[in-house]
Amino acid sequence: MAEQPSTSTVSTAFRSALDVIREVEPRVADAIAAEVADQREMLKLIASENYASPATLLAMGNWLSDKYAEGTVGRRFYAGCRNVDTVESLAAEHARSVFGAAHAYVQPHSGIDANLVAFWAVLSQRVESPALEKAGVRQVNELSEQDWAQLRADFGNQRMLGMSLDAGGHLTHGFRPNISGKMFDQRSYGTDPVTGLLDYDAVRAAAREFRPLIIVAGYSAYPRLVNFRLMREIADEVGATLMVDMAHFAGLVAGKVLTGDFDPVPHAQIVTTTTHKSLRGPRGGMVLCDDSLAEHVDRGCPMVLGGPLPHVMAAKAVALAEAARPEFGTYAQAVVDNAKALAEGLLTRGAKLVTGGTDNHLVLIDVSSYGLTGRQAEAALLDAGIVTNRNAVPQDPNGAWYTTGIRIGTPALTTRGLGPAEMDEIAGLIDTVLDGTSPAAAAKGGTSKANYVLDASIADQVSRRAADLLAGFPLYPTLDLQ
Ligand code: DSN
Repeated sequence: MAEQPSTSTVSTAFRSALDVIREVEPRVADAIAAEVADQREMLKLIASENYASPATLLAMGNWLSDKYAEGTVGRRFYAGCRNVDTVESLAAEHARSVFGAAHAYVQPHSGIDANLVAFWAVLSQRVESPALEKAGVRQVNELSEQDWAQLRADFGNQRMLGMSLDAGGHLTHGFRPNISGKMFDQRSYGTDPVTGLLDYDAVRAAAREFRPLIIVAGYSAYPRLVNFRLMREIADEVGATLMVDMAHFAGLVAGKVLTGDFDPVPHAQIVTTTTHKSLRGPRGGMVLCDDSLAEHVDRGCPMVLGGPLPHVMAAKAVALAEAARPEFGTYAQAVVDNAKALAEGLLTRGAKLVTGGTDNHLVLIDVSSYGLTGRQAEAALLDAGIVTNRNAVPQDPNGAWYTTGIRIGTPALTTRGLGPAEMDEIAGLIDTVLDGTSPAAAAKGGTSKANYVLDASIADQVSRRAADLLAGFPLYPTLDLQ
């Protein structure tokens, strides 16, 4: 973990905060303290989680939270926003500088919100603006009832091409349970059924046939890199806007591990991200874009967002300032080195990995070779103090609920300072648990997809070893809540 303030400063700050909360609702103070304890003692391998720094955490708990600030810097719908303007400007300035982006919008509250802002920015630019121009008016309120009805129909008739869910895409990339799937006519591109790798020729063929308005690239469970130069080439060929959701790998972009064809920012017209995954900031979202989309993106609030969260924008500014430091580059490289070591350790022990390994921060284990569903594997690993999440694998026979995969990632443990040797040992612990787990019998015969049997002695032995391992890499070494 990056250098932190002294023990007494950090401990005093958090202890005092807990004392103040405890006076009002002790159960909340206890839950916060218990969460720190859990996060200290368990092997956190959820690929989308991390540990924010004390400075980032503290930037969120203060009076900025009390301010309404709809609008953008210098153009607010409320008076008295000068300090919010300061933190929003700082966050945007750091974001532009860290990612080399022309424009940054730091208000989205989450990844879904960031994607919604991006979708509506593209619709505003490519559907609404031409309609206003054609009608000779400046804004939608001036449209005739007939033109407004036509525009609303046109909004609903746009197409999106995104990565399929079971290939590692995200629910917000046009899938029906999410608003994006209700807004857009969506089609998916998948991965090669043999190699599991993204097949750019197939993406190109799908784009040529479907002619989408937006092509979405980016993933939450694909363990390889995406060539964004090629994706832009495909988008340009069919007149689509390329949007990249880099939520999972934003930290690798910020840390300059993903560069050239693999850095989305120079290639996509619009890039969305969360700020709390590999980027190690507060829970939130962000949109980066080229100049042509800037004014459309800035309409995010009130278009699809509620009022900005100034305290979270302050924490984004702090986290992005941390990401600008040279040591963040070292961290980002270590995240990838650790993921490769984890993959290697699993392969050596006979595990089956989707695509046979990793080039980024995550590994997707196909647990069918252990005779388990993802749900059984996830629960058994948790019993042994290893926190992961189940995930579909390509063409998953068990569907999105039970799944056949376990997704693991290294951003959090790398923040604690664990390295390749520890990753190899963790691979051994995972293999021991999965090997020692079997499906329980189902009530109606056969085996259950949810229930499992794991010998308590294995769970106990592995969780003790996990705790010992983590004791050598204390979370927030400078934090003492006692
Ligand atoms: N929940 C995030 C993840 O785990 O990948 C994405 O929404």
